Amino acid sequence: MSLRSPYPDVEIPDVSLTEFLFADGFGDRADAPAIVDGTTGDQLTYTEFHGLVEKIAGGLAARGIGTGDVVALFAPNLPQWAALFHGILRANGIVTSANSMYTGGELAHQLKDSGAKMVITVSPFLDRAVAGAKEAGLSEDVVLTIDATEGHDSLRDLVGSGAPAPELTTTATDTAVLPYSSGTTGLAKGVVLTHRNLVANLLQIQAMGDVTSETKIMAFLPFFHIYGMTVMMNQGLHARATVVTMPKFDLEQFLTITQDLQVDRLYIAPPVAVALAKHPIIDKFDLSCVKTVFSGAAPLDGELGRAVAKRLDCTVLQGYGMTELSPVSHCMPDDRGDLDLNSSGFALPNIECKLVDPESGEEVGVGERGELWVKGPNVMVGYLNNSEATDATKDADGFLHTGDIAVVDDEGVYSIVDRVKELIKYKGYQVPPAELEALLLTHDKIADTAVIGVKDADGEEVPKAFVVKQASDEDLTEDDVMSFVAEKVAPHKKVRVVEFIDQIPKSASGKILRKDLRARENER
Ligand code: AYL
Repeated sequence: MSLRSPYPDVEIPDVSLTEFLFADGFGDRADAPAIVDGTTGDQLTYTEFHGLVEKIAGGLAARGIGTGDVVALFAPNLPQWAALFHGILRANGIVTSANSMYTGGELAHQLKDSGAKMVITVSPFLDRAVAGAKEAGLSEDVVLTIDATEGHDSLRDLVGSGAPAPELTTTATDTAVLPYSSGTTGLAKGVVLTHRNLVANLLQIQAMGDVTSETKIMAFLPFFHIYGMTVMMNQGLHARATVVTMPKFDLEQFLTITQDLQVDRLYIAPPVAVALAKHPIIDKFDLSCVKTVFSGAAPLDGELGRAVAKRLDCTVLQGYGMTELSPVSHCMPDDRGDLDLNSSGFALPNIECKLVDPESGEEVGVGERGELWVKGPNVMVGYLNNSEATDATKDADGFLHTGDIAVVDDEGVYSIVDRVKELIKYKGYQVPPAELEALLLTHDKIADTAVIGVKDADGEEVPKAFVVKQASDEDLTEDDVMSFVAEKVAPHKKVRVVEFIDQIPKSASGKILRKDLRARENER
């Protein structure tokens, strides 16, 4: 039983994202704010934004960035992030968006793997950016900053060249972005998303929501993650809406900006729903401007979602997606705030799904649990230079095997009920267990290890390491293990629980039996 979206297909034009967003001009939105830094009030109108994009493209071309060249963005959410993103695409290049919390070492992996030729950052991140660039074999000269910093060229230098933007030769099937995701297994991999993938997902999302030129979108979730990139930044630009950025999440500042700039649409991950539902500070603000709160990136608790809807007197919606899906495959449409908030709504237009029993490989029916498989124009081409991982994730018929277990009801509403892949999500951010395991194994007192996600006291998923000591009398504490990891990884990847164990359960072929570890947790 293959399940098609209940919505009519949308037509996807055969154009690059650049043409899709900018070819038709901005009409009466030309002088309206496209993107506003909520913390400073600095803003770019649509005309200014587009002008900056063209200048950046000219500057990049003058520095030798052209067709198929990869440029890394390693910066927090700023209006300039969006302009650089589109400037790189306008120069016929490819963006690889790096997690701005990455250590130099983590960044180096992405720079090397993606073949990035240039890194654009901000001065507070310069140390990590330079360390990463050097480790990846790049010269310090190709590390540019958005703000001015001594010793490095800045955005001002880039646009100051006055060079014209080159001819746009990019086509719909060219690669646009390389965000990194660990997918169902292993280390972070470059996800090859084409211009067509991104254009398709924008049109699929548009069919579900009421984002218009009147909308003010709050964008504190990072643009480097596909949720911020597609759903906040590019959806906002496409609708000629106003995107309000925050470089860093701070609850009080977020509420102040929302109230003062009259933001009406909030995109969040579930941890922010906890604050919106429970934090006393919320009552100090007039949030009557907020019409819609949309949650994605990790499971939202339905009761919590309803508490937010009640407290803010707004519509709360949930969506489901994955970096490999550009990212949204399922969501609730704006007019269905009545749906069970434990669910993730309907399949978007142009999407076909299957639910498959992971054990038997048989498709299951309405009301039965199965792995969600998704096919559609938003499905990635594959993982960069990794056909093995691509083949393990995307089958010959084009279905992406998500590694998430879902149930569908007879109306076509999907609920994500479990995750069978290795991936851990901490506050909506990816934590690849394989990476932490490899790191832990470099500790000379650790003989073996396995990392899984467990629920903490607040019901949030956190990474837990099971550790086998080299010798049972080894003086190694839980804190030793946690600080060893914390020094080397971005904060969201920290191991937050440690348990010493005699042996890691493994299959005959040596694969960690994560299921057994999860069962052991559930027995507690
Ligand atoms: P990635 N419920 C349960 N799990 C979810 C949900 C959800 N609503 N959304 C995402 N996940 C988990 O690539 C799931 O395990 O996300 C999925 O495979 O960092 C994994 O997160 C994907 O992790 C939107 C817009 C979701 C964006 C997103 C997040 C996409 C990127 C919904 O509307």
